[in-house]
Amino acid sequence: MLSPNSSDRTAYYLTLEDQYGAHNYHPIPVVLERGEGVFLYDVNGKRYYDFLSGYSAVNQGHCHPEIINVLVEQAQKLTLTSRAFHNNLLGEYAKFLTSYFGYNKVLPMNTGVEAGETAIKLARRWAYDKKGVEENKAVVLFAEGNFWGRTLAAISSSTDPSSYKGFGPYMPGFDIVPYNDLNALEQAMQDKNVASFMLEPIQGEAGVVIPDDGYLTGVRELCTRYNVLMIADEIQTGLCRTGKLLACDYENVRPDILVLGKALSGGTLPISAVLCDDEIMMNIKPGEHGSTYGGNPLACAVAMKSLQVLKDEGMAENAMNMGILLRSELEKINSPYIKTIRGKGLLNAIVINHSNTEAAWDLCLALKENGLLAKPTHGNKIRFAPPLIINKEQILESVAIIAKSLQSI
Ligand code: IF1
Repeated sequence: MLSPNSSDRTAYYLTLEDQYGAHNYHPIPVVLERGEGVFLYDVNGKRYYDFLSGYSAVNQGHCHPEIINVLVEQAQKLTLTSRAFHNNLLGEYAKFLTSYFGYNKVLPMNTGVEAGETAIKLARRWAYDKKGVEENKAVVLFAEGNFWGRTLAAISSSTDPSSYKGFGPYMPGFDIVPYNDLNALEQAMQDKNVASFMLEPIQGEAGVVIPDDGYLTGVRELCTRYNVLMIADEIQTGLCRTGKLLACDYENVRPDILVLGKALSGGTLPISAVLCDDEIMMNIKPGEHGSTYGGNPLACAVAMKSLQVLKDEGMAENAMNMGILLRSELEKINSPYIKTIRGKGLLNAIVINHSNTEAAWDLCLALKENGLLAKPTHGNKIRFAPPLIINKEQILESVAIIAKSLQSI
């Protein structure tokens, strides 16, 4: 009889999820109970290095003490007022966030995809009110291989059938251009109805695809020249993950609209934000956009602390240095099964080269057995993205686990 106290607690929890939960994921078969810093612990107390970091939501490390303290303290005071009323934290947060990133205004939301939707609504509204595009004719551009969430608008811009197939019909006014191709982008911008181009500075889901140096600069120049809003989706690449505060900082590019999420809460709550200047933000009038939890006082308190610890603990610099160490140590393994190692900061991926199409999955199972958690993306790529607080000894121990696991596939 399976029970939480049975000899096989893992099987008990897997069975519950299988029977009562939707099957919309295929997780690695491990049941976690506790997280601390770079480590996760399963229901039997086994320790793992977390090399996914909640898809880059746990940049600050699991259960960061200062973030948790603020969470607990605020949770005992005031968690939600709704935007029907004011509270003493939203204004402080808006001032903190806009000065942290250098924009006039912020529109607070919850999930990343809500922030993406908000950015596109802002761009369309700007196109009608400021650029003079005819109502309902605005076009927004996206890059091939993009991923910005699971809503009907997000999947309408997807080029991945596993994201969009079987969920049509799709959002009109969305066009796709090849990623990392400035000529194609300029060609698409000849259409005067183009309102914006939304892109990830590095494509996460596509398997950490890094564009050529100069691409972001080129996008910025083309958007300026053709009066098109550049929207940077830094939900996964932002907040020190790639070794800079924002991935756009590598080329000193300032997007017109900046979209943040994930680690904005240090992996505690869904918190997202859209930042831009008044010329774009002030076209949405009272009552024209919002959300029940957007900008709630609990989120405001947690987000300010989550951003503060990024700076206080030098996480961008550590991500930069530990990323260089990780990639060089992975190269040294010299495995015939690793075709490519790529990444910036601590957003990395290896591409597996093996006749067995399940090799990446099998490797992740071996990694789990050896105490490290990672998951394949798009078949043969494995993302290696530990929390940004990881240190040199932990990188070296993790690479030893990876090397040992590679021998078993
Ligand atoms: C899943 C991927 C990562 C994102 C970027 C917006 C969002 C995401 C660049 C939306 C979310 C998550 C979603 C999660 C898995 C994970 C993911 F594999 F799906 F693509 F990270 F790469 N922009 N990414 O990466 O944010 O609404 O989820 O808060 O849906 O499977 P969200």
